[in-house]
Amino acid sequence: IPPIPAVDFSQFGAIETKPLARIRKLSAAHLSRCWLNVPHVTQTDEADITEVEAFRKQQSEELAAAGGPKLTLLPILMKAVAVAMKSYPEFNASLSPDGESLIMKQYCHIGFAADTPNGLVVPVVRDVWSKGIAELSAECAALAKKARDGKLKPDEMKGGCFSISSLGGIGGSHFTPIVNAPEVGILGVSRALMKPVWDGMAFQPRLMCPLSLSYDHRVIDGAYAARFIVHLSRLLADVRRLLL
Ligand code: CAO
Repeated sequence: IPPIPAVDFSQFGAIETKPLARIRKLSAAHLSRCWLNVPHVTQTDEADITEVEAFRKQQSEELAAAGGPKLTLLPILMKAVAVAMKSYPEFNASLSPDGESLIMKQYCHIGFAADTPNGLVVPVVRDVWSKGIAELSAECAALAKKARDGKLKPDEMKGGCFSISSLGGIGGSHFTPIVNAPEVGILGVSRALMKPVWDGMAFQPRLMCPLSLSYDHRVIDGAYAARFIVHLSRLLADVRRLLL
């Protein structure tokens, strides 16, 4: 790849040179490798999370009243992604290094991007299939705290099958997350907004959450990814489906 030519910026005005934090240097190299090796496509959708958000708020209040931690959207998304991966197992696969076969995983570990003062890290929650939302919530909160405090162990950032990057707490709509190779899919989640949605008779106010699914097009076909995101949106629209 032709390098970007070096520029002496000081000829244009005053500058200051700041060394990059170690995590930022590591993630820069990893993200460049992922971007250059994986042919990316990003499929977007909007999930109706009106009911699940009402449920989340009610549960959060009950947990807080009992002195527990609040329930955020992230563990609910994580559970829904894990359940969707059961129906769409190619999202739980990796390409073999020689590109000759797909390695299908019979476990489900999901990473989530955590913003820390030193840069981006991706702690991994293990065995999401076998855990309930309250347990996932406690684990996400503990891992996010460790990430912010710079106390994550290397093992806690390994073994992920899929990643979630949630920017919903900040804002913005859709974006194009970079696949965290050798995983083949990553879900970007943005801020949910109340929108008028036509129900066939009238517009109804519904809380719509933008989803951005980037995938490795060597492994996943566009139709498969579209079916996956539609399935995921349906699971989020009615979380009772997670029990089926
Ligand atoms: N829509 C609307 N509101 C949302 C939301 C969404 N999709 N997701 C979260 N929120 C709200 C929460 O309900 C919470 O509201 P209250 O404070 O009123 O309860 C608030 O936003 C803060 O949520 P949060 O982001 O702190 O909590 P979380 O569990 O959803 O996320 C974590 C945790 C670790 C994912 C987050 O702190 C973080 O680091 N996000 C950044 C990830 C990132 O950098 N991604 C980019 C990677 S690629 O460069």
